[in-house]
Amino acid sequence: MRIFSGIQPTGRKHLGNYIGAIRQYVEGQDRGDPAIYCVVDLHALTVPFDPHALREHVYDTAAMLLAAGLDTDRCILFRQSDVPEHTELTWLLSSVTAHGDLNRMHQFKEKTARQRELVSAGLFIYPILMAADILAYNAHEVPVGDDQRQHVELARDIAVRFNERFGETFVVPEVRIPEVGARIMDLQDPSSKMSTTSASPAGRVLVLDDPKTIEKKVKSAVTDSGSEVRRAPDKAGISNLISILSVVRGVEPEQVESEFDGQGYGAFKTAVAEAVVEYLAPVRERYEEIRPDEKALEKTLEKGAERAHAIAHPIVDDARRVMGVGPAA
Ligand code: AQP
Repeated sequence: MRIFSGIQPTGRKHLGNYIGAIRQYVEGQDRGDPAIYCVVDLHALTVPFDPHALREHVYDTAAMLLAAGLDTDRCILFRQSDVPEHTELTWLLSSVTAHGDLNRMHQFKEKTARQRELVSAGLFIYPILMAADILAYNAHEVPVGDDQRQHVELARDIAVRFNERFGETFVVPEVRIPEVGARIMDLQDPSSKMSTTSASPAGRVLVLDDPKTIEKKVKSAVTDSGSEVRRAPDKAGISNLISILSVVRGVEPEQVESEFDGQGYGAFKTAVAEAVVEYLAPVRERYEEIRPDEKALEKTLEKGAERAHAIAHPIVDDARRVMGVGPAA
């Protein structure tokens, strides 16, 4: 079972990224043959960015993944731009991707609506680059949060269309979305997902926030005016906190509901805050140890890129060959 997933080097990661994706990466290391994880710096060029910060954020993100428990003896960790097959395959796949499909992507619509500066062509073709990331490794499984479901579905459609047109070349990948925690919501606006770029910093818990900040953010999370700790469509804030506590404690949401039955929101929020602080503390501590050594991080990414390249090169070569690109073999 080959596993692939990518994560953007956009600033500091939040609890949604951690619960929806990073936690799954760590779990996938021992199932993956291999598990391949990529810091997707080329994806980060699709929205306004600062070149110096971009390079720094690649190190931040790699250090965070290592701090979370990725072990490069058990997985491959690399920087997307170090493996040129990703961009080449993007172009090849663009010939079997419908413009109309890209137009339907929720993320493109949402980001376009928010963007005050240039809406780049890169933002439009972002899902083809993501399909190339996955298909270049013939990955069977793609662990992501719920917001990426549509992009993985498009990657599947692209693989099917390519195989029908040019012959069996790519594995059609399956999405893997966690049962609980696939969509952690913003603490200040629980109708929207927790996000790196949302307006209110109070709505997202960062993995590197100190305990006091985490406590403050969780305790001031927006909830309804009731007092019952249970999941319901009209209790988005409380439902979100139940999911968070259930994941960080490793128990079912029902157990959380019965434990806090009749206790009110105050006691519940205090317990969530304490549990999140405890959950993230070891990651923050390891991150502080790993992040300063940029030479070691660079070496780790370089070695990962060599291993990734060895897998992607023959697969992308096959795609070129069946498409009639370049000389005959
Ligand atoms: N709120 C979330 N709940 C669960 N999973 C989430 N993911 C993102 N938000 C949530 C998952 O995290 C992984 C990495 O996402 P990314 O590479 O897109 O990172 P990002 O751009 O920094 O994260 P955001 O918050 O999604 O950015 P915005 O909203 O500003 O564009 C993915 O697997 C994603 O599903």
